[in-house]
Amino acid sequence: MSKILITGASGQIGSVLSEKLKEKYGTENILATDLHHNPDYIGPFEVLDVTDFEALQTLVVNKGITQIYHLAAILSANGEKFPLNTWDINMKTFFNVLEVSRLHNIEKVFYPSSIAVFGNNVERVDTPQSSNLTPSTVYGMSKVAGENWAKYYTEKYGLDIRSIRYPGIIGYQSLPGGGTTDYAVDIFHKAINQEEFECFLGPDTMLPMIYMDDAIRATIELMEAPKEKLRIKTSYNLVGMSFTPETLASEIQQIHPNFKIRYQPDYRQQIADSWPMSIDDTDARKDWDWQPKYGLKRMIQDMFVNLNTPMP
Ligand code: NAD
Ligand code: AKB
Repeated sequence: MSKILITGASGQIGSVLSEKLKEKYGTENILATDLHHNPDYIGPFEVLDVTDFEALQTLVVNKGITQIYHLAAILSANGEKFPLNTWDINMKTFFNVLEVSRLHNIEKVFYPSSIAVFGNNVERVDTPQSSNLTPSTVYGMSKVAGENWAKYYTEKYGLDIRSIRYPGIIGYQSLPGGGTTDYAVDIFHKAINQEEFECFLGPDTMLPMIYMDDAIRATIELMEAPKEKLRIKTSYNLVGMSFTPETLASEIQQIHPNFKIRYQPDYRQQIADSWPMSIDDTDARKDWDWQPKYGLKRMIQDMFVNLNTPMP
């Protein structure tokens, strides 16, 4: 039976992924960890700073861990506030996960990468899997380095590391933690509270996104895919949909006609402008049959249903 340790389990993705993994493998087989205790979490939970190798190793050994989902990181927008610190945390935590996995024969590791690996020099429409990676943020730089380290540990030590370049993730279950795509979650909370939304990106900023349910399903499908089918040893491009703040706002206005948005672009605009507008995820579709289920309209409907707003 798999025993799974999740780092960063209280974050936007971790809090949803841990619930799915509990359903799948049994609550007692999932060890959620994060920097602070989460009093609402049901099941085994440990406070863990992943920069502390000894603490990570002790948990892995004592709890008989066989798989690690390494979600802990500082995201793009917060990362730009303290670039060196962001590099240190994102790299140190991943090195510790890689080393502990090598030393203790961890069967599988999940490493989330991001569309932040792409920079200004790529085709911004249907950005190919094999683009040159020259990111504009320290977060993106850490993800490119992480992808290459993942490939190195796979080839040199035979570690089984699987990775997705997530686009912006939108879900009703949790709030985002300091990224450039956060507006696309925050906007729903303002709409249901009947407040005006100040968007930190301009109206025409198109970015690739994915609904949380699709992102979690993709993660689990990739982790369960036969190893021999996975040709990409760095990280798979993946996408659900692409839209601009203006399109999202006008779709929301179909449901909440009084919803108002104003645009106040800040430093995050420059980050968004360096990212793809849409992504080519052909390799994920070919290798492990990836298919998104949610487009823009279905995602919006599901968000409002789950945020308890009656549909008209
Ligand atoms: P988040 O910011 O919501 O959560 C990250 C969690 O990591 C937080 O709970 C934080 O407390 C924890 N953490 C930070 N430093 C830590 C440390 N030293 N030790 C232990 N825990 C620490 O992030 P998220 O949105 O859930 O993202 C999870 C992963 O997915 C990240 O690696 C992120 O880069 C990646 N990702 C997320 C998105 C997205 O849209 N959410 C998109 C692309 C990639
Ligand atoms: C961010 O905006 O930093 C994240 C990401 C796309 O990696 N949501």
